Amino acid sequence: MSHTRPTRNASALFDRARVGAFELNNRIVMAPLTRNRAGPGLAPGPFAVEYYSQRATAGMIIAEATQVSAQAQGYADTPGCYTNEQVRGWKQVTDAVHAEGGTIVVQLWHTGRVSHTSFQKDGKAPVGPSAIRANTKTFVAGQGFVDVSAPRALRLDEMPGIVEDFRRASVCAIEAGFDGVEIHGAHGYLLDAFLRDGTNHRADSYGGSVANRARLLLQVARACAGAIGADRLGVRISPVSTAGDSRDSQPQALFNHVVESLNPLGLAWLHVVEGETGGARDSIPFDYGALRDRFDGAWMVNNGYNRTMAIDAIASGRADLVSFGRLFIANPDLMERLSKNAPLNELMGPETFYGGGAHGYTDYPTIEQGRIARGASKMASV
Ligand code: 8OZ
Repeated sequence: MSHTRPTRNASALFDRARVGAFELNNRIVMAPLTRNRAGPGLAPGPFAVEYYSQRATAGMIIAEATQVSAQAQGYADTPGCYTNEQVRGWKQVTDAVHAEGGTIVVQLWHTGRVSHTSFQKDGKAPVGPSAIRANTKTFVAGQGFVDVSAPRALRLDEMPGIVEDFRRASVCAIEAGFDGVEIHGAHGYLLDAFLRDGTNHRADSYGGSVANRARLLLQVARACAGAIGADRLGVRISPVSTAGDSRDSQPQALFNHVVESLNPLGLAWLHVVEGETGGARDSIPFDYGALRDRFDGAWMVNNGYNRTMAIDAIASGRADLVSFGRLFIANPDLMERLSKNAPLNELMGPETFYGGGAHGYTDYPTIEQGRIARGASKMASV
C-alpha cells in the first residue's frame, strides 16, 4: 500500500465539507475539551449553552468527553449523557448551536482505570482491562489532584454491559439533539486501555492478540453505528500518546489493525491525535499515512496545529478536517480569526481550564468585542 496519497480532496480549510451525514460549513473542528463545569446531576452547567453557541461557527463542534454511565466517571464535574436530566440539559446546548447554523456531536467516554473510588458506587474500585493502577492523577472535589485508584479487572460477563452503555448513551445523544457521536478511544481511558499490551494483561477473548485487544472498541463502534448510523459516528485515537499512562510495545501494528477493522463499518470520521497530546508532535516515529491508507471516511487531525499548518494539511490533501483545542478555548470566533488571519487571544491561566464559572469559559472576546473594548478604553483615556 502506498503511503503517499494523491491529493484527493484538495480544498481549503474554509471550504464546506461533506462528512458522513453532515454538510459542514468549513473544515475547522472544535476538539473535545474537558472543562469540569457540569451542574447538578452532571447535566451541562448554566454557562454551557453560551460557551458552545459562541463557538458555533466551527465547521463541527465535538462537545467535551461525556460519561456513558455513572461508572464511567473519572473526574469531578464532567457531564453525562445517560439520564433524562442530562439529555434535557444537552438539548438546550444543541438547540442553541443549531440556531447559529452549527453542527455539534458529543464525545462519549468511559474513563476506565483513570478514575477514583470517590466517583464509584459505594466507593468501590474503578474498572479496567486488568488490575493495574495508572500512573496518573485525577481531580476530586475537596481533595484536589490525587492519584487515581487501583482498578479491578472487568469480568468477562460485564463486557456486554459496557457495550450496551455506549449504545444507550449514543441513542441519548441523538435524543439530546446532537448530530452525532465521537467514541473516545484515546488517552488511556477504558477503550484505549483495552487496546494496549501495557495496560491489558487479560488472558480471555479481550486480551492477548491485537485482534482480541481491539475487540471492545470494535464492539462499541458496531453497536453505536447500529443505533445511530455509521454516517453520524466517529472515533478518536491517540496512537503514540502516553496520556493516561497509555503504553503499548507496538503501536503501529496495533493501530494498523484497529483502523483496518473499523473501516468496514463506514464511520464518518477518524480523529487522530498526532504525537504526544498537547506536546511534541514527533515524540516517537509513527506512520499516520499508513492509517489513513486504511480508512475511507474523513481524516481529522489534531495536536498543536496553527493556521499555517492547518491550511497546509487541508490544501495538500493530507487531512480533511483539523481540530483545535486550546485555540478554541481562547477564541470563540476562531473560524473568523483564521480566515482573516487576525490575531488570536491569549489563553488565560490553567486555573481556568478545569472547573470554575464563566471566567476563562464564556468571557473570551470575539474580534468585534475586542474592538469595542479597545475603543472604550481609548475613549476612557482621552
Ligand atoms: C484533560 C483533563 C481531563 C480529561 C482527554 C478528556 O484527555 C480528556 C481530559 C483532558 O481526552
